[in-house]
Amino acid sequence: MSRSVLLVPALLVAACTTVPSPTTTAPRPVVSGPQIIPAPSSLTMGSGAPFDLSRRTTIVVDGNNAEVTAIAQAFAAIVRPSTGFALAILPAVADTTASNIYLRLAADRAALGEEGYDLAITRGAATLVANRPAGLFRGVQTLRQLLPSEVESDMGVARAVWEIPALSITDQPRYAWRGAMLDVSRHFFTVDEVKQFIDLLALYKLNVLHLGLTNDQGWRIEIKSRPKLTSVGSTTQVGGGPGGFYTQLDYQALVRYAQERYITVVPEIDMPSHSNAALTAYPEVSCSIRPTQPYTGTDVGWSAFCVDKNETYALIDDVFRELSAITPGPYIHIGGDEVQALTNDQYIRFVERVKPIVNKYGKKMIGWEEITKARLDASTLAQQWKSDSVATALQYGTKVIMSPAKRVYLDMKYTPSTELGLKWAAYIEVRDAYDWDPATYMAGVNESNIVGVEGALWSETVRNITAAEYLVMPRLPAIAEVAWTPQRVRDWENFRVRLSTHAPRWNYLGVNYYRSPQIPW
Ligand code: TNX
Repeated sequence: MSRSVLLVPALLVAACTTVPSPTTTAPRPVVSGPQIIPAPSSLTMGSGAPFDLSRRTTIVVDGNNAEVTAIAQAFAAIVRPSTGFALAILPAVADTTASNIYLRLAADRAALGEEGYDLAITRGAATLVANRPAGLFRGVQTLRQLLPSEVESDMGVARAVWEIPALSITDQPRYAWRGAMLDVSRHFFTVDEVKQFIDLLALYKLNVLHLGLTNDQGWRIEIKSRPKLTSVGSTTQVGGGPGGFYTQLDYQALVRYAQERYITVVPEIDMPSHSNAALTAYPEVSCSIRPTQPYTGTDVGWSAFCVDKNETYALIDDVFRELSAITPGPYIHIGGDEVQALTNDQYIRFVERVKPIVNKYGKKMIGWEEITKARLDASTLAQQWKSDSVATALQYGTKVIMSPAKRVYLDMKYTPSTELGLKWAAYIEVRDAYDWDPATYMAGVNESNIVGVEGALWSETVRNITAAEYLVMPRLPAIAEVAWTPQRVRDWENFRVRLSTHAPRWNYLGVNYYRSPQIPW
């Protein structure tokens, strides 16, 4: 016998009791049942005995597939330090009387798509089935969130039982593109910091890391044929700090780390504006006769590549050739935003000359919404951020990434009194980031035009990963649910209570976060 729950708030917020909270007298709602973020598309509670993770548990990799084994290892690496259990990974079960975990790729489950999965939890087995490895990886994040928060601890935890209630889940994402952008130009982030950022994406089933690698303040990626881009262009940042850059090996290590979590890295080289660092390194791509200086301020739109010089396209060709060779993902982002130093005609000419260079190296082009002034095509993605101008590109079959600044700009302040961040677009509390529907946000752009949703962390005020976490958490899980969970399943009241139960996980993980008064922590 099982009880069907379509994550309807009234059912999930089942036991709404009042527990005194240490800091406020407001009632603290309690959710019983699974606290998964993003909420799965369908979940049915079972009535049998719970799964009991124990020292006798085996992780069974069906078919002995190497990629699935790697996913099992990643799961075991999370669970072993806290539980102290060995969690052997084997092709067949060792102890049939234990609660065992089964990971299986099933070619006949095509309906689950690239990232969907089925998870069935009973006393004897936690069985995860997917059509593709990425689906198993996403399902493992669900399994992880179903275990007690202490599972995130990297020291041994004295807990008598590690149970998961009987249930079954069938889950797949609403959107194929669920991203977060990190601007490593305004302030530089080390490889280890970016890995910490990727870890948060993985926990919440995001699948795109958009890296803003260049801007006026710094060029952050080694281009071997153009050494001055980094030797000259990387040496500062906003406020005048030392800056920095990734060698191609560093970048490839980041790409691999993301790949292991089924996350695609999308590199952005911002042009024709936001290009002062490149102009300083190679003055021949500037129209100015005066030498360009390194820039440590925060104004935008004033710099530009010289759009009618061949030298400009020779440099761009070198950059995209090398970047394409170290980027396995299908996309290169050309920026294209906030150009004040060029006429409309110059801008359009530039974009239409750069696009074939991107395509020549086997990549598809993405640009911020301004690129829709140019003639595009169905392979191109336009990233909406401030207006409804992307609607004009739908005629070419161009698809849209939704990043409305008022909802998902992670660099906006939460409130007038919170630390860090800008405020030009809006104050964005957790509810603002959560409570909107991408399909109805913009007139003329509907569900079929949208590939997905991406939050953006511009780093003018963000100096390190601790600051980044403060702005990202807990808005990133909110955006992850916007992008993953069907609209009919989403509900703010339910989300905010679920979100509150994730704070102990962040504490174990050492992740900083904003204690929003909207969340019943
Ligand atoms: C606008 S959004 C920008 C960035 C800034 C950001 C600050 C966009 C495409 N461009 O250059 O960093 O605002 O919020």
